[in-house]
Amino acid sequence: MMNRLILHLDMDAFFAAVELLRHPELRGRPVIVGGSGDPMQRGVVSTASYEARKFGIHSAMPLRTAFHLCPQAAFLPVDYRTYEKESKKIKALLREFSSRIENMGIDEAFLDISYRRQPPEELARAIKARIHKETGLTCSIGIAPNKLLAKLASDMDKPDGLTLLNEKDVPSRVWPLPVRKLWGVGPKTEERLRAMGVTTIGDLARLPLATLVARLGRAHGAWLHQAARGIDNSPLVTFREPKSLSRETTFQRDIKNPALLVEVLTRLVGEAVARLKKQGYRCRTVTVKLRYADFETHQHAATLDRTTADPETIRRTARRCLARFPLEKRVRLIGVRLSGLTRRMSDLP
Ligand code: TTP
Ligand code: MG
Repeated sequence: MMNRLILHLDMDAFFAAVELLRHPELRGRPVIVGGSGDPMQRGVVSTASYEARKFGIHSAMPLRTAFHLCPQAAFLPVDYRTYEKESKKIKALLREFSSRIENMGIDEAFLDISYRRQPPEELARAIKARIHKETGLTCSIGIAPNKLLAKLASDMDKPDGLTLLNEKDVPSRVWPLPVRKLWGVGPKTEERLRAMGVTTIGDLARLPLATLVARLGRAHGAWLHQAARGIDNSPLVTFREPKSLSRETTFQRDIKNPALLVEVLTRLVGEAVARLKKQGYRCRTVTVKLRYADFETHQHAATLDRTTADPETIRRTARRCLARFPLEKRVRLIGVRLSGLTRRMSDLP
């Protein structure tokens, strides 16, 4: 495998940082985002500003506990919509720097920057500057030959960090870390490893493969054995947004019957809309294509005022397109294409 260069980016105290954009008066104070924002009610901390973390407050802690540790903190309710909007803005900015991008959670992403000529550190600074200029937010970046090490690296110098990590740095910089930091080590595995005398990643690296496989199963054991050495060949899981979605069919025999064309078109539209909805999209443009017996192909399109996933609207629009074809020749193929696709967070399947 060729040498890769993977960049991992993770926003700093994300929900709290976004809240500070609209509550600048709270800057410098401990800020805790969680539940309804009332620490007397049930709920947990989603995140805390770095000022609040000094009091021992962290994600998933009950709000009441956080209140006891730091009663003077500002408690704010969770407002996902706003964070998602900010998240989308950031992801769009990242796409300017690499089209090979894997979206992780709401505030993190991997970028494959192997093919960029620019020195990685310079590129990382450019990304940080661009995000800060457009959103006012800071992030931490890790750069390494694989996802595993890049993710570890982005966490090493938070907030506003930039860390380059190489395979040769693994013994000195990765082995001292608690094993929990390793991808694939959740609370359960951590507990099992602790029972085996493992607390750091270095401890893990000293265990023979056979021992890990015997205790944790073949796949997980093998992963941990490699991960402890900083080895990870997993590719980025990129997802390219489709530009359009289409269905078409060729008739067994060329036809000229308009009622049959409408019937088949209706079925194709039904299938296309089902896929559209399944993937959480809406469309704006409907195109109908006919190929005649002599292979001449024509299409007619209609663009709606706004995007929709409503089957009836799309069906009606498709029929309107079909009505625009002069049907004096036999038809061998009919198809429909939905384009101008958009996806809202609230439409996600
Ligand atoms: P993280 O990136 O884990 O945390 P963070 O961005 O707040 O802080 P850091 O600087 O350490 O990266 O998670 C991103 C957001 O996800 C976080 O702002 C709030 C939300 N979140 C929860 O709602 N519950 C949780 O338990 C965690 C860990 C995060
Ligand atoms: Mg974060």
